[in-house]
Amino acid sequence: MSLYLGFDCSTQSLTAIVLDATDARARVVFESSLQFDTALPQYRTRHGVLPPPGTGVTGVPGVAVSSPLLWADALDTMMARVARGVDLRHLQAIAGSAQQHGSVYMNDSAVSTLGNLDVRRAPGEQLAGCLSRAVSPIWMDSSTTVECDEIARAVGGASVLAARTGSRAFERFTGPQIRRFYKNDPRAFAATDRIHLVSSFLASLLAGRHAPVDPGDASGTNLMDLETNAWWPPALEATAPSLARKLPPIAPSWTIVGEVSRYWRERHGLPPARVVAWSGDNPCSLIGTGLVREGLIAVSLGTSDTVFGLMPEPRVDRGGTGHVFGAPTGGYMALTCFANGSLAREGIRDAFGLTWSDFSAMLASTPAGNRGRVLLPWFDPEITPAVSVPGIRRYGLAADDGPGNVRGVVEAQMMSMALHSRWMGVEVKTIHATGGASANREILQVMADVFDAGVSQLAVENSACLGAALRARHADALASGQRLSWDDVVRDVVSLAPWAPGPPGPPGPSGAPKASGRFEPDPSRAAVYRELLGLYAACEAHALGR
Ligand code: XUL
Repeated sequence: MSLYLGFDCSTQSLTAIVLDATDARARVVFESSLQFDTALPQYRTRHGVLPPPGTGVTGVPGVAVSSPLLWADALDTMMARVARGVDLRHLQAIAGSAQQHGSVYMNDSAVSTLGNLDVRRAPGEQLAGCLSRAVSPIWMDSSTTVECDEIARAVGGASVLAARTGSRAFERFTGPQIRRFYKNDPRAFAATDRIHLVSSFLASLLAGRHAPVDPGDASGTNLMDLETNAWWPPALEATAPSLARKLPPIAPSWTIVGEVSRYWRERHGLPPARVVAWSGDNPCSLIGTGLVREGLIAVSLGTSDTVFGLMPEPRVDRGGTGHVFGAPTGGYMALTCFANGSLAREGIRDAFGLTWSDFSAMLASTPAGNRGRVLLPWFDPEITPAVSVPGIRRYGLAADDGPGNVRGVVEAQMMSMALHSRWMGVEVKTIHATGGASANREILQVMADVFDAGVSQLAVENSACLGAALRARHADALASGQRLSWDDVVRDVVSLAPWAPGPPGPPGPSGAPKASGRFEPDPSRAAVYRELLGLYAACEAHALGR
């Protein structure tokens, strides 16, 4: 029997998926999630974010931090659940996915603590003494505009930085975050021995020693040279002193970091399974949505909404909106990220006291195009387009019109994604939809109509976690000297429908599309959105003062 375990440590939750690849046909045999706010209430997070005064930075606009100890304890709680649900004696390898850009700051006691955790105690309390910074800035943080400018200027401008690292400087990226920490607390920065990303921190915890970062996640720092997959010295120098010594090495996504440490073996009865390098949630989602070939895109509807696809060459977005990241296949991926995803949908739902089925019913009963009325759902600072002062904007739409606002938020999200992913140069025919809100049929129909493309709904909503489990399988095969192509890795578990167009077949093993999981665009509604996109773009430009 060959089992593979994947984790996804996202903004609000931690998920585990176990894949059984004993036979030629791999299938998901276990899936479970926990929400940070409710499963670990002692950390007092709200939607996975520490509220002031826990942040110690009360009143600083744009700051968003969480706790690395929370993530460590969540991993422990979930591991106990997995060990109860599955016979782990046959576990071959573990890999993981984590929210991108977040950073964890550890002092030099981490090396010995990671290797000698007391099996009777949870990891969080034991790791507290290893942190040189109690909190981790996460991807929702938008407080580093000044540092972004400083770094870009020092390396020769935004376009130089983008050409080299795949992105212009973005507030949430790790480099600007590190620079801000260095400027605000130079002593704590000096006491920092290792700066991990969330992904490499959790891989280190599993392996009992410092793990490398993979190019997928390292490219979300503004510090990695895309061409060499190594840290780029001019960016390091522009960011903070001695940074080269503090960052983990960058290693291919299929690197075996080590074996599961004694702590996990004794605490949860794990075998000495291989620990594979973790990656970011979007790179893992690329695998979990089956996008191992170019020309397809996926839309992930999670806390952040993202549009992404595989890219053969690193073609950087000239407009400065999107990113080029390393892909876990060894190539590249294009991505555009939108901060106002699920919390904006929830914001509208809650404002009108709706259930999700009310929300869907309103979407179904309102006309495509919302009679030309537009809502810009910038509840929080937005990444795409860059909006630093949040606030909902409405054009021709009354604030108390429930159905109009419901349609307004979904249409705005879809139109913004369609508009701001054009730089990828993909003629979109099929979209793989993933993330929590991809369970909502009415939302997916709007997606199909706005993009004028078919939408395939995958049965496993958490494609990042599925991608992590698939990466574990791929890396384990490579390490055992077997050749396993990416097509083979995803074949049984993720839908291949886009390569075999036609009506969806019966539901296959876990990842295949649900029987009803294919949405086709309606030509008359698609025509409405073709017209409306210009109006939407004009509203965006107006709201941005252009
Ligand atoms: C991607 C991004 C988010 C996070 C959170 O650049 O910031 O999608 O990875 O999931």
